[in-house]
Amino acid sequence: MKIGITCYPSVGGSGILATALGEELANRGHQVHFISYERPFRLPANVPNLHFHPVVINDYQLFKYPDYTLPLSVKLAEVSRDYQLDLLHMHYAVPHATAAILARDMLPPALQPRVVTTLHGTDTTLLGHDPGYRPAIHHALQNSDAVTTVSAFLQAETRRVLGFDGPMDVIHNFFVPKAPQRSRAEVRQALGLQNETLLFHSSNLRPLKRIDLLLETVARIHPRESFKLVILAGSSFAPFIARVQQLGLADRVVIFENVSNIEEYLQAADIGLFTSDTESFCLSILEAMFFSFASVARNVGGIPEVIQHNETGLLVDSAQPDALARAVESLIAHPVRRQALGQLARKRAQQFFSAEAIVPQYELLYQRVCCGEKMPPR
Ligand code: GMT
Repeated sequence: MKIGITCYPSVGGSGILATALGEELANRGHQVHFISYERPFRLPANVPNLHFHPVVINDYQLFKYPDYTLPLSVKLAEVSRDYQLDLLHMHYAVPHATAAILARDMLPPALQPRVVTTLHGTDTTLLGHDPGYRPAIHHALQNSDAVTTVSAFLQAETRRVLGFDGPMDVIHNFFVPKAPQRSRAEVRQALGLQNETLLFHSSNLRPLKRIDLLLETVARIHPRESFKLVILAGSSFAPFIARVQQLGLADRVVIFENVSNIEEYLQAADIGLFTSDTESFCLSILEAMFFSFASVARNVGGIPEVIQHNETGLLVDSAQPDALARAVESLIAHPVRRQALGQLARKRAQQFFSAEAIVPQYELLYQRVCCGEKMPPR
């Protein structure tokens, strides 16, 4: 098939997932066209069947705010027409799905691609509450040929928050680990580790990730010398440095910003720690599972669809730093149990959240929408 994909190209779970999906589809012989304002940061160059089309944004003086939606829709229409795309797969509703609907409407019927929209999280859980966005998101979903969500939690939230009652498929996220360049021992040595347990956190540091709670939690872990925390930050960590120092964590926390070789740190880590107030899925937990280590996370959103408490990780009901710290301490103190959880986590990841398990679900969906069948009501 000929597939157009639009996603946020910067560091972020939805862009990472969309990029991995495009790569997997190209490997399976589909022709894939990424259309965005920037090349997605994990998109490999020189791969057969994989193309990138930049959207040029003009900053006309007349406009107080530069517009992306219209140039994106024009580029989507152009690429659809020039390459005779079968479908456009939009990741994150705003403004991508809206732009795709407009692009489709600009084309004559014979050239109109199908539109598939995948909701990732805050397009429902945050923007869905905003009266300035809600009707546009609802309209985009209503006019998509198929809508998917990355968890059952997000599907239910989309019904509740947006009042969308059309068909929606749940297709969970997947991850394809790349081979690290350095060994676990080399990375641990470079991090200055002796016998400490290495805690791992990666996120874009947005307020809902609760970096304040992450730092409070690790500040309460005893004994202090038992761990180090590596944070892979998808944006500047500068706003949190003062807090790291106030909490006396300067020698316990190692920060890397905008890392592309995440696998090196994943293979060096022992326990994941995630403190978000909500997550529709939490791709970072899945990445940890593929590297055989268990995570401690809050029991929120779609996280229980990824981790099963006491089997493949630990879910904590409370948002209290002490409760989270006790859970982490229990894993630091019991390496055998920790490793057993990690092994089960990897098994679960491979079984349910691998490319082999997930990509065919998208391919089936594409076939369904391109054959013109209406989706059965669920
Ligand atoms: O919706 C967002 O907050 C952005 C998005 C992203 O681009 O990182 O994150 C969401 O999509 C990821 C990929 O599907 C999920 O793993 C994240 O859980 C989800 N974030 C939230 O729900 C807060």
